[in-house]
Amino acid sequence: MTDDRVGQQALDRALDEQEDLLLVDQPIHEARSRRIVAVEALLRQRRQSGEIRETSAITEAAEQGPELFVLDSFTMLTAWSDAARWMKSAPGVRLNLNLSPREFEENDIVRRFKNLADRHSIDPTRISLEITETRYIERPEETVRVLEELRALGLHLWLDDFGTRHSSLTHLLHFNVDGIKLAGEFVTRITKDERHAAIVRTLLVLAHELGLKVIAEEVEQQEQLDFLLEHDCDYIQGFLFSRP
Ligand code: G
Ligand code: MN
Repeated sequence: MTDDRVGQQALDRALDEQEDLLLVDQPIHEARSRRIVAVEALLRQRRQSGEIRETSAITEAAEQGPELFVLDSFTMLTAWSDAARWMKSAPGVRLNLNLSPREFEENDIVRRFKNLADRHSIDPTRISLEITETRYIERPEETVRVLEELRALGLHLWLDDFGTRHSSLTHLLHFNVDGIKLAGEFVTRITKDERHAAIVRTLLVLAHELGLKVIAEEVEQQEQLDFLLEHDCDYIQGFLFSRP
């Protein structure tokens, strides 16, 4: 069976039995102080065996079709209501949510976020959206307009897995974002492969020259952290500091 087919079947099962989906939170730390500045809500699936699994196959299968909106709705409703509770005892900590750029093209996302913020009494400035360009942004003008409205609402915006898939340097000119996330794909080999190190160093310089912040993800080893600190990376996420 192809990977696509496996993903689609897992997606169908997950949507038939939504109780199998859950969210876990993974902290994002300030690199030097190790202070927790945010938590990212990550989708997981509980199998019948009780095992909790990653959902990348499911989200990739959903990315192309209408199921994406069902998964995103589940994540949004669950994450905002969870956050309404923990934010009270964690002043200053933000919630990071993953959002497909498709949401900007097809749904009234601004109104939905306004409603969620009102319903849960959450200050929108405590929410960050991580946008992964898993596909080509077909209507960049529309996306720019929606991103501006979300910023006006107070939300923070990040480009996730920057430099992979369809993310383009021109987006740093046109999309008014707070920062970029360095994909684990680059981070995991920074101390092993000079080409990966070169990309990470250069992206850090580029982001900082543009006044943007940088989060490095999948930081697992002290040597990786040392490298990132040496090159002034702002924030760190990964097993070295906290598991989801
Ligand atoms: O959406 P994003 O690309 O930020 O997703 C990150 C994924 O990587 C999550 O599914 C998370 O569970 C996983 N992850 C988080 N930290 C680490 C890490 O240190 N190492 C590895 N291998 N995976 C991680
Ligand atoms: Mn993310």
